[in-house]
Amino acid sequence: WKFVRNAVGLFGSAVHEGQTKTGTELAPRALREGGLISALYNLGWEINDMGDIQGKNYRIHNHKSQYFRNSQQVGIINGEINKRSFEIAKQNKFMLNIGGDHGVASGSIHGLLQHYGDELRVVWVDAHADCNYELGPNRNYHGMPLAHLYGSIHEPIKGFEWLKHRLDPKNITYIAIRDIDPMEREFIREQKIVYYGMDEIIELGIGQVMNRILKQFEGKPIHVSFDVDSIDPEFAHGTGTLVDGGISYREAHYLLRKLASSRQLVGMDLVEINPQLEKTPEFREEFFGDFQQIGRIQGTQTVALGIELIASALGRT
Ligand code: Z70
Ligand code: MN
Ligand code: MN
Ligand code: MN
Repeated sequence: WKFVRNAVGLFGSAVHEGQTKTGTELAPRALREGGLISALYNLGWEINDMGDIQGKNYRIHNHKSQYFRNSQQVGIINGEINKRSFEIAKQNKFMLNIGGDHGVASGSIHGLLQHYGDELRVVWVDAHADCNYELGPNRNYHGMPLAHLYGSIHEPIKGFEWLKHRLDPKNITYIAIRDIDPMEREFIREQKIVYYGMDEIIELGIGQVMNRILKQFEGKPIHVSFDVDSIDPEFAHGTGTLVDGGISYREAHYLLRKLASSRQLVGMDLVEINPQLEKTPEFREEFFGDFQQIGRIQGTQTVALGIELIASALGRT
């Protein structure tokens, strides 16, 4: 694999359909308005901004799915994400997918699998394992994208006809998982998936965790799928499912900087930021504590954090 480390192809996945709360679809625009593009430009990246995929444009009316909420719509949206991700990877550029709920990651990772094949390695930073394969009309796809990529979902689901490649569970590692369903635990154990939950992070320290991951994935292209609920709610409360006891602000930045400095990082999803669940900049006078201005970055606490996380993944030191 070859990779041009000075060009990034980015797009927003303005999607909330993978779960029940609206607001995650607002994140791409909030990050742009907060100064994302100039932050990347200032880091020296050539930027190809492909704009946003609007989930709402793919609505299917009166559609009740037996598989999971909005299954056909989510499938078609992810098909578009897959195309863009593949397009970017094919040009040897860094693939940046700004979500959206975490359901958008089956499309982006599939696009990378199409280009990098079995070489691709994934670092999944999340409070959740997102590999629950239970189907049902009230299931939320954001808890299932990895089940889909692992091949645990066998049903052919309308809208997902494009999904062909599989992610071998031995090519992923989890960081910060701490809210895991029994079936997911069983799968992780059976497949011997490498994971660093909070206990392992405490015992080893984030430095040793990253050393191990970079040794495990040595010489391979790495994609990081970053769910902001991996981070402790103290630093990132603008997200749909707050899980206490997460990684800190500095651990999050450290791990992304470490991946960046490996020169193997070829892609990133940044997902589950929900600006609606935080105070907006307009209310900054009343709620000053929720608003930060860091250099030229503006937005709610979690939006500003999101811009900084992307900057760390793209080599900010
Ligand atoms: C649970 C499920 C979940 C968030 C994923 C949780 C899903 N494992 N929640 N991401 N924020 O329903 O599958
Ligand atoms: Mn997730
Ligand atoms: Mn999560
Ligand atoms: Mn959620």
